[in-house]
Amino acid sequence: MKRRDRSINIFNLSMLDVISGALGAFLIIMIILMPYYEKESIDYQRIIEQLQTEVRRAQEAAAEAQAAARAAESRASEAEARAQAAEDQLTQLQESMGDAGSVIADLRGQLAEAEARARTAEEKLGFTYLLVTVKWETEKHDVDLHVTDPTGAEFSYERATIPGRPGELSLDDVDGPGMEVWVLDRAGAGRYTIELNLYGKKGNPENARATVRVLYRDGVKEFENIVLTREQTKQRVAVAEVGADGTVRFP
Ligand SMILES: [Ca+2]
Repeated sequence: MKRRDRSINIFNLSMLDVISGALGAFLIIMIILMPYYEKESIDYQRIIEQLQTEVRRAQEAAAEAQAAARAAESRASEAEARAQAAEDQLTQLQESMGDAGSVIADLRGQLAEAEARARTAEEKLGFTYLLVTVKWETEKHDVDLHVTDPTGAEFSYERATIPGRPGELSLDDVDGPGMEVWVLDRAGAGRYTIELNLYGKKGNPENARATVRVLYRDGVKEFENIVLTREQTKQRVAVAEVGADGTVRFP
């Protein structure tokens, strides 16, 4: 049996084994790792596609946002213009209201004055004064004027004034020719009775003759040639009836 070169065979076999083994191991490793390579490759692609999609969306969103911003800017400009116009109108309104306010204040002042004048006029119209005079020409006679107001208070030389009652016998005379005066600046409504009393003839036997005048807001009433015959006897001359509005009648 022929001997073979063992060193060469061994070497060749060993190299083949090694190469085959290494190749096998490499293949095995490649096969094992192949899914990962494929998976990683697919993930990258998907990520790229996703990123591209997101970039497109972001670009679209940016475009929309820019359009919205332009629209908003336009609206803001319009709103600013409207606000300016409204402010101008408000300023004009305030100016015109200032004028109106002064006009109103003037009118109120005029109204207050007119009301005050009306009240004064009304007060004057609502009241009358009464001035009653008696005048006699006969010598020596003492004639007395008596006026009884609506409450029954009787004014005369004995009671020229009466506490709590307006009116006054302001002039008293005891010798003829003579004159007596009773005055009331504001006559309340009611009946005022006017009487004369021949207090004394004082030696003059004639009848006393007198004239009574009643002066009031709206006129004068005169009662002439009143003859007084009896001493110490009151004689009714007239009744002055004063109304709530200051009118005077002599019923
Ligand atoms: Ca008298």
